[in-house]
Amino acid sequence: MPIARPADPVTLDGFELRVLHLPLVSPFTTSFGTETVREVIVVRALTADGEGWGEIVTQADPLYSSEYTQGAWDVALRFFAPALLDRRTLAPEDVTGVLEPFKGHRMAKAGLELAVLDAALRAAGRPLGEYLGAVRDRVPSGVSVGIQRDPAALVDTVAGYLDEGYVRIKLKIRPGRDVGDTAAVRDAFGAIPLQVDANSAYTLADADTLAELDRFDLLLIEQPLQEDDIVDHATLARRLRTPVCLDESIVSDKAAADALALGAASIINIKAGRVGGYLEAVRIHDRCLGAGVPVWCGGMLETGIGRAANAALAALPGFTLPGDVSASDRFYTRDIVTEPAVLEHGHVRVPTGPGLGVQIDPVALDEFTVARETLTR
Ligand code: SMG
Ligand code: MG
Repeated sequence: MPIARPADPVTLDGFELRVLHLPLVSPFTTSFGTETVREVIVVRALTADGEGWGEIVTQADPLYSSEYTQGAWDVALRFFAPALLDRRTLAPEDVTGVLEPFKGHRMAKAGLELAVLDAALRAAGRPLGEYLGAVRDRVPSGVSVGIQRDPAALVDTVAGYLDEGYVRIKLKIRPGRDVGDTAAVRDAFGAIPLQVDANSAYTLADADTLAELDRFDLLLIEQPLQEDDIVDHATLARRLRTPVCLDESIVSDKAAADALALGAASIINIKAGRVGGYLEAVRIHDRCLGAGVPVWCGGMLETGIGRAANAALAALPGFTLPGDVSASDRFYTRDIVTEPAVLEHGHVRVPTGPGLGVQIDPVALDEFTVARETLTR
């Protein structure tokens, strides 16, 4: 299902970009490092008919992918925003084409596209969910659990999330903190929906260790090998009973098609930032739905902006596994929107207001802003 009803064009007057520092409620540790503050870029599109908001989900350091805050900031202000402003009047569906000549920097492109999309939909009074093709009014909420001090601490942390109602647990793993951690959680909680994410911390030489995870009946193992290890992922997938899911490797609809053709993945994590925008995310969804491949919505510790958009995306029919679409308070004590996502019986609501369906809290936004630049025509 491509977008059923395209949005009307907007007339762009400018873009405002801000770097925000949001303190995390607790440190988040993955195979590549520990974060205590979420550094993120928020985009405001200024148009003749009002404003729209987007979020560039890069991190401070290029450890998850090659993109990072200062790189995204530079490429967005130097190339992408000027190219879009040059067009002056454009529909959200045109953003990808205007930015197409520029290689890579997909998270930066996605943030700008979302701001334009939000502006267009707000002006038209249309919710993002309706525009993308949502078929649900709420989505099941999974939680991504960082690596803890030891397996006992991990069990305590997971217990807290289960008490809150999260319907699926994802454990971050790395070499030396994989089989033991997973065993501890399985032993403590029995047959809960459980999966693991390695963030590319392994090589094919670790296949025997990864095969030990087969006994835990996991929903999937996410991105065990490097981003460009597509053939190795296919080899590994044949060695494992646990389904292999790709995250970092799926940078576009084409990459998804190739990975599926090669047997490198049987499940795909869709993140709009990683693939260059919500429209490309829908294309991957459509492909997977057609091919009978389950998908789920990944997360990048989004603020209320990206979190609202992710809930809308996760409400499409092919999202058959719970996503990393948690409540705002999983990461933040204070969000930058006035009605942060909350957990209701293990689900998060898909906003129904125009555009993203959330309002920015200007006081919180200013409080977390550490840099700000505006580009006008
Ligand atoms: O937003 O709930 C979230 C975070 C989910 O684990 C999560 N994201 O590889 O899937 C992933 C990671 C990427 C961010 S790690 C800093
Ligand atoms: Mg991942």
